Amino acid sequence: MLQALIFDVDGTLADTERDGHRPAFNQAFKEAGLDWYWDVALYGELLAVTGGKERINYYVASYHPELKIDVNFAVTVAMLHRDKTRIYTELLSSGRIPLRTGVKRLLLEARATGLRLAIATTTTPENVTALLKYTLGEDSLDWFEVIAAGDIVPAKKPAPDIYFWALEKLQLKPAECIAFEDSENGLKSSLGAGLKTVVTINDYTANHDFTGAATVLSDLGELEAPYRVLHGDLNGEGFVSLATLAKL
Ligand code: XBP
Ligand code: MG
Repeated sequence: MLQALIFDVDGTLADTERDGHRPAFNQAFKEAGLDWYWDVALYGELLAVTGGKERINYYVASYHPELKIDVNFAVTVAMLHRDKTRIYTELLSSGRIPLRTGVKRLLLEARATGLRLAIATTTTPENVTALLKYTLGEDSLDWFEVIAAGDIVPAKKPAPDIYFWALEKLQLKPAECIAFEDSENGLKSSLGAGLKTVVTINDYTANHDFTGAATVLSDLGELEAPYRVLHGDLNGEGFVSLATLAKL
């Protein structure tokens, strides 16, 4: 029996990467006097590594091998990332990044029927709070019984740890939940925790390997804007509802 829906945030609830996280990283680099710039294509490559601090470390190791990686460098990365989080949450407050198609409708339907909601993401907790606040309103933070985010588990996605953490807090078994993801790393994480997973792709993840997903869709769809099915027939009405999920 389905008890809870567990959502990834970046790329799944909203398209946050290209026009949200990416410019925030670039602005933080600029403010720190660095000439680093992550264009759209380079950022797509860097998304292979989840977590902002981890992503900066990976970039430096790959593109600036001349830089000395010592204790001071870890402090620099932490400061850059703190600034990036400030810039990113300010950007969200402008309301420029909306929720993806069908997300609000499905969340409201789940709430109306008493289905429990949770979040499992690698992004920083402040980012989740800001996204929910500026898209669904302040009250929406209480819609989610568990918000598993950021550094609460040391091993980020594709490790399953963040989903295990959420399941433990929910006191539910994987078979009682469905996960929503947008990327290969996210899917590996949810599948690793034994969760049935609905994937909604975006421009950065369209060519990822989604083997094992229950279904792969363009988005969650709406009656007037149906999803495209890329894998796994849902026999649905063109939008993901609780009735559609019951078929999984
Ligand atoms: C999301 C991420 C995050 C964001 C940045 O992955 O990789 O790192 O890009 O967030 P997923 P922070 O959607 O699979 O959870 O800078 O706050 O780490
Ligand atoms: Mg994601």
